[in-house]
Amino acid sequence: MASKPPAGDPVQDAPQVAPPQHAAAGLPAIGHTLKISHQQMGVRRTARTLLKVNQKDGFDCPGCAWPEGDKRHIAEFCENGAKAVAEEATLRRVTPDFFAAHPIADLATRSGYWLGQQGRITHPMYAAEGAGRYEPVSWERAFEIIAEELTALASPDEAVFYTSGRTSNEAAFLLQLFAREFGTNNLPDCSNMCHESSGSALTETIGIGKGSVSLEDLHQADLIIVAGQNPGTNHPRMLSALEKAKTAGAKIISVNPLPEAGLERFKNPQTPQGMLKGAALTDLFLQIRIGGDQALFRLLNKLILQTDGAVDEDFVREHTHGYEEFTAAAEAADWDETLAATGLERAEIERALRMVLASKRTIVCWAMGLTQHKHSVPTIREVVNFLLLRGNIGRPGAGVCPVRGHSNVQGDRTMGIFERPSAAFLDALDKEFGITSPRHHGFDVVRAIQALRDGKAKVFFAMGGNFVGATPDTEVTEAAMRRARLTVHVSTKLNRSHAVTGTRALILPTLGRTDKDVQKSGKQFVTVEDSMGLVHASRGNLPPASPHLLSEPAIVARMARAVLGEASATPWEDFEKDYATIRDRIARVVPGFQDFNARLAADPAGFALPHAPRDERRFLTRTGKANFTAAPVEYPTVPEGRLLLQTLRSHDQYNTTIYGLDDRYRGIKGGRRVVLVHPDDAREHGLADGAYVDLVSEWTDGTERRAAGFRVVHYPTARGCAAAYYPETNVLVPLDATADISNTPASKSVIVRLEQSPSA
Ligand SMILES: Nc1nc2c(c(=O)[nH]1)N[C@H]1C(S)=C(S)[C@@H](COP(=O)(O)OP(=O)(O)OC[C@H]3O[C@@H](n4cnc5c(=O)[nH]c(N)nc54)[C@H](O)[C@@H]3O)O[C@H]1N2
Ligand SMILES: Nc1nc2c(c(=O)[nH]1)N[C@H]1C(S)=C(S)[C@@H](COP(=O)(O)OP(=O)(O)OC[C@H]3O[C@@H](n4cnc5c(=O)[nH]c(N)nc54)[C@H](O)[C@@H]3O)O[C@H]1N2
Ligand SMILES: [Mo]
Repeated sequence: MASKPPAGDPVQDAPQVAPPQHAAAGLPAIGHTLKISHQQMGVRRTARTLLKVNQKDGFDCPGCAWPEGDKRHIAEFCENGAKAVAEEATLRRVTPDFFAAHPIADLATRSGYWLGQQGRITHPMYAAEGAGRYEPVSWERAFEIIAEELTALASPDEAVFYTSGRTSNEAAFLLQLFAREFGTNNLPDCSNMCHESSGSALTETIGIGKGSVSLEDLHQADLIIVAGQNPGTNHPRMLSALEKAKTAGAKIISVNPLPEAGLERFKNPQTPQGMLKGAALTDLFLQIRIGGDQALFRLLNKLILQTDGAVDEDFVREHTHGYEEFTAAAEAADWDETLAATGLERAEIERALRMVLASKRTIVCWAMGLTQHKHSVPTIREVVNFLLLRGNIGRPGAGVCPVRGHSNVQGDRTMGIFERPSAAFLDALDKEFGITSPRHHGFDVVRAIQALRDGKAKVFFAMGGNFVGATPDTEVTEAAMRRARLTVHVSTKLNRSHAVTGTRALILPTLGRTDKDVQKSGKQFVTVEDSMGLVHASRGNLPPASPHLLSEPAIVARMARAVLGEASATPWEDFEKDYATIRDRIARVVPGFQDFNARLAADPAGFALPHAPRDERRFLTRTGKANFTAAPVEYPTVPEGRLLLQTLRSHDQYNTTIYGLDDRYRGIKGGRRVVLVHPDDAREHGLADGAYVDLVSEWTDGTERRAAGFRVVHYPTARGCAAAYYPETNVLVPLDATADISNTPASKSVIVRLEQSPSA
């Protein structure tokens, strides 16, 4: 299996390389923001739109899920949030003429960058069997086609309903209700590829799959450990919180195979002093080998246990379970093995320990660097052990902080987008709507691909996202998708998934966050939940990209009426007419949302959802306590002559949406097909900086996967490790390479060999 750069792309991928930078944000960030925004939106629309991001009467930034904070700056946005807004609020349009000029076979030769650059989709489009191209279709006919295919299935479980994390609470609630009324729990979502490992680890250990800290906690912490996360690019507003914590005296340890510019130094664009000098953020940089984190935290835990008075014994006695078993496992931790697993020096770990012991309030933040490995769940459970030992959960300034990705990914899960819903949730749903939801589990992302591949799923519906672009094993996944009877994509912009269709295919264009949403009862707003469990409203203020768009709630409501017909007693029409009626139902089904509409009206800034460990040190686990766990320590072992590849984001992308070809902080310009390798490793492999290689992934079953034509960049990553951008490298990630328990694709630990490119 092999992949090459897309053939139909007029833009040349020709990376230029300069030394990486040591500071993030500052003036270059503002210049870059305005350039991209003006290209997409023009000057007036740029001003009008960017002033509304994350304001109390504005829309929620479609970028990341970082919370807003109470005192909002006039420009409460960051460079990458602004790019996400410009991408959506663009004035470019993809009309039926575009589809007439570009048959599906042509779209399939284009890069994701090119597809995204074409603009907002304006009309519902349909590709009939054998037609080879999309043609305009009426909304009515589109829903009829969906109904034809769904009602023809032998079982509701032959349908899959995917959700990406931009979907509002209201649309997500309707989608899961429709799926269950139709009869399936096949509700995979982007979370399956993202923080599922965090959810699995936290639910087992503290009884809730969400983070336990607020922004205020970050500001009060003594020590913040940022592990496996690149906030300078992916959560830029988090840097302001880290800066504030530092000013109040906090220390920061970053744990990462790469020195990331944002964590080194932050030039706060909101303050004049920040713009010039910036603040150093990281006090200790632990340049860990990929996948070494569980070993690191296990040894730190052993060292804490060995230090007199270091364990919070009252907390352990009153609130935890499994301590003896855990201490026995921790005793076995071994310096030599830890140094081998982490690639760190003994003195570095000892320094980290001193900082840990000096801190009364510790927070650990993490993202994809911890969640996308085979042993991610035990790794995150070890982080929980680490925090429990010193009572760092349910205390101000302390706790777990999994930093979410998509702006409403956490809310979608709260609304019931989950293939393994709890019985309590389904009971409440059934009671409210008089339905009988299926109780057996549905497909997650990987199982959905397997089901499509094996002919067990036949209809694929996506509420946003770019399923074939974001998922692993691109060639397997694309072949699987082509076997579907019908593929349906509710989308704002074109992406790879529109070019890889089932026998019949629909594109349903929808409103984005920035678009004004007017229904029969008047102007609507929707709600979202951020990474810290705060729920608030989001109101678009721009005229919609086209008069033919429907909102996401309207699309689900009309699909439900077409598919379920008279058999459904659910008031789908009312839901479409007035979203407040959806929120009234959410209030009765989802815990923490009572008086939903009234509370939003009382405080436009929104409200915080309850979190038992944070609020009252209550742990709703099987044991009724916070659970210590004692999994064996694992770390990847790499055969001679191979490297461990992580697939990550550049500065100019939002997942599969490519904004541009630069990765400014890492010094890479004008191209994305690069592989970052330590200079000593590169020399050992005989690879000069600038050489071109194929990346060949070797999976345990003997199969090989190849991505061709990557420029080698000598880069200060940890020894034995390499890094390249996703989604180009998804072709290398085997479908079966997933995390134990969470089933998240292990896209941060792919064993590869580098072969001189024949094309070079
Ligand atoms: N601008 C922008 N913002 C985004 C996104 C985007 O694409 N663009 N995506 C959004 C989404 S959905 C998400 S989930 C988040 C993702 O946010 P991140 O998780 O920050 O994204 P990645 O680029 O995948 O970066 C992973 C980081 O983990 C490090 N890492 C890799 N392997 C390991 C390891 O084994 N151990 C440790 N300690 N570190 C490791 C990498 O070097 C890198 O710094 O960002 C969200 N925000
Ligand atoms: N190798 C590798 N693979 C990964 C990752 C990795 O680090 N490495 N990261 C994983 C992670 S963390 C995630 S979250 C997934 C992301 O997976 P997805 O969420 O599926 O992918 P995105 O690229 O975010 O989806 C972008 C598309 O969403 C649509 N869209 C944008 N806004 C809206 C909207 O408001 N409504 C609707 N209906 N559609 C909209 C647009 O058409 C756009 O093209 O990828 C995962 N895949
Ligand atoms: Mo994500």
